[in-house]
Amino acid sequence: MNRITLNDFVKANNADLGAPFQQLLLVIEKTAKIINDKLSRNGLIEEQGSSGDTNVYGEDVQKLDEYANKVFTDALLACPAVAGVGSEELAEPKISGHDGLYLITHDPLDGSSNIDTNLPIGTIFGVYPQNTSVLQKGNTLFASGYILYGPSMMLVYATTAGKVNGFTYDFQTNEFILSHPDIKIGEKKIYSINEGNWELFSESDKNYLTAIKKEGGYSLRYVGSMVADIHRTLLKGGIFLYPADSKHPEGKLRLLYEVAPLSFLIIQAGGDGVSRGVNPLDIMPSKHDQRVPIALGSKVEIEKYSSFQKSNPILDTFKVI
Ligand code: P6P
Repeated sequence: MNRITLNDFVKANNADLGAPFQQLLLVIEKTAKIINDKLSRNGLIEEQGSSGDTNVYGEDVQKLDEYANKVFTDALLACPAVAGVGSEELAEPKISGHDGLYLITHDPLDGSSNIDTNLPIGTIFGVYPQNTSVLQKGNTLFASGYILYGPSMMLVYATTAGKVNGFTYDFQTNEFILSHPDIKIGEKKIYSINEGNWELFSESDKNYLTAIKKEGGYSLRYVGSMVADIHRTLLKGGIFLYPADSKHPEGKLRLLYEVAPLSFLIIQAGGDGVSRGVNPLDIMPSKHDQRVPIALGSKVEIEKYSSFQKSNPILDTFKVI
């Protein structure tokens, strides 16, 4: 295999984005290695388990969540290309003081409930234009991507050039090497949803799920870690769903930190996404921690899912509990 490092690839293929983007990807790469080193020793270190704190959403914060958030946020704020950073774990975005081109949003350790069972988890990042506010539509993204801390660590990123490229970490040389060039979304019939929420689902979603099972040929795969489920959907195809339900009437996943960056990436890979009948990249966030329903995957699967949604999704029937 022709070994192309992430840094060399960015220089050769993202020259249009220039030195600031190269600086940014170098910071993300270095930070990924630091976080991965800590994660790879989880179970042997004191950062296991709950921090005893709760985040802005009242959710239990794992010690490694806090660690990853601090490491990633501080590294980004120190980068001259970055003007500000918003994080799922921060009450408000932080301003770097640099006259940087980018405003970065990130979910430092998505899927952290899986940390202590050694399942794949990830970091999600979005690269927005510098702005006085973190509240920007996903269709303003320059780039987005994720780091998947799995059997191997991977960094996958997309730019507006319709290119999605994946890099695998070689621990022997401490480099990210191009392993998945120009990824286009797969076409397998896989659906990914937490069916444990069945009784919470709307009638439309129940009708859709019943129909695809009746159609046959589908496999259900669900890790419960969005980066892992989206990475599989990207490579294999299918559909990932976290719909609104009676317990999560606005959906569970955050628009800025999870949904917009991963929707951008899936769409750049030739897939599609829908959230209450609209493209998730067209949604203007009303607040930095806004949650939205989401369906992401191959176009044929998104079309099929959309055909079951009510003409006015708001009228979809479930009783909010
Ligand atoms: P549930 C992890 O907590 C997360 O934010 C996403 O990574 C994941 O897709 C989802 O929530 C899982 O939620 O309700 O199925 O456990």
